[in-house]
Amino acid sequence: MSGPSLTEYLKGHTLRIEKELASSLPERWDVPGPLRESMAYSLMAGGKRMRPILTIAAAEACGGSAEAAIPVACAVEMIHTYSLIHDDLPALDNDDYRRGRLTSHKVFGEATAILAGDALLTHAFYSAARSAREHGIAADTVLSIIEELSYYAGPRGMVGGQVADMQGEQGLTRLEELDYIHTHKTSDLIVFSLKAGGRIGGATERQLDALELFGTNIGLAFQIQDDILDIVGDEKKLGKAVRSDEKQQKVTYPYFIGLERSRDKVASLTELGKEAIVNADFPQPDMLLQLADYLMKRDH
Ligand code: GRG
Repeated sequence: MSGPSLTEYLKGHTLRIEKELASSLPERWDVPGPLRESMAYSLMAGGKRMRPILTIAAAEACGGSAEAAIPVACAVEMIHTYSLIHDDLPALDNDDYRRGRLTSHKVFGEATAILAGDALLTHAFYSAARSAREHGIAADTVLSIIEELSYYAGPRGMVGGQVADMQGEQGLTRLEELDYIHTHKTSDLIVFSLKAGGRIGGATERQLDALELFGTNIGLAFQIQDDILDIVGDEKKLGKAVRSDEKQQKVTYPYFIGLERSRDKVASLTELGKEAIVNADFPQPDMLLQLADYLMKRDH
């Protein structure tokens, strides 16, 4: 019997994740109204749900169940959402729109948006630890997951990458500096998503290493693809010959090596990532491999 197609898989798991995210929010009577409302506003605003899907796919690749992986998958999405809320703030990117709607600070004001981000960050740890207990996940597995979540989302991970990005605004001159930023700002949370799923699914050390390598490579590919889409999207809107000054000056892979070589780089990183998975004897690697191709070919 063949499994679901990628489209069915994405649709099914997205619905399941959204349902779980909605029910993982604190009860209405438990927290002040504006806090719950602002947490829900951003958490339930759609998005690709790519990180939680990778967590589930990694657990399944090891022979584990989606059911056991879903709570940690949701915790990753909470961390991701907090980072987007804070990234949009006036002190950082000062964006008015995210996922097609007004940003949190535009709707709730800056102070509540900061606190909504803080609340999602801490609620992620609560949800992960609590549900792991409910699913009977071994204490040392939970400890490793919490340790890695702090590591990959914290100063040596995503937050460090964000600060390096801000420093880079003064002028990046080398591609290695850009790699550092992308690795931490983008890949680290993807690596966490995969390793956490792997741990829940019972991955061996070799499989965890493969998931790390896969995540680092597809994370970088994902970010380069994002930068390509940023330019191509603008070109579609503005006409081929015209490109906004801001996008032209943004120091990205296309800025350093051009669009065509950036596309090649996305393809070669994706292949490298897939190779790591193919060589690590996963019982069910197919969906992970298909997801890598899907992310590389995405147009939004
Ligand atoms: C403020 C602590 C802090 C960190 C900010 C994640 C981040 C770091 C900033 C967001 C801006 C950005 C371009 C980050 C790079 C990673 C990335 C491409 C995020 C967008 O992720 P998607 O495409 O978003 O998965 P959706 O909306 O689909 O969930």
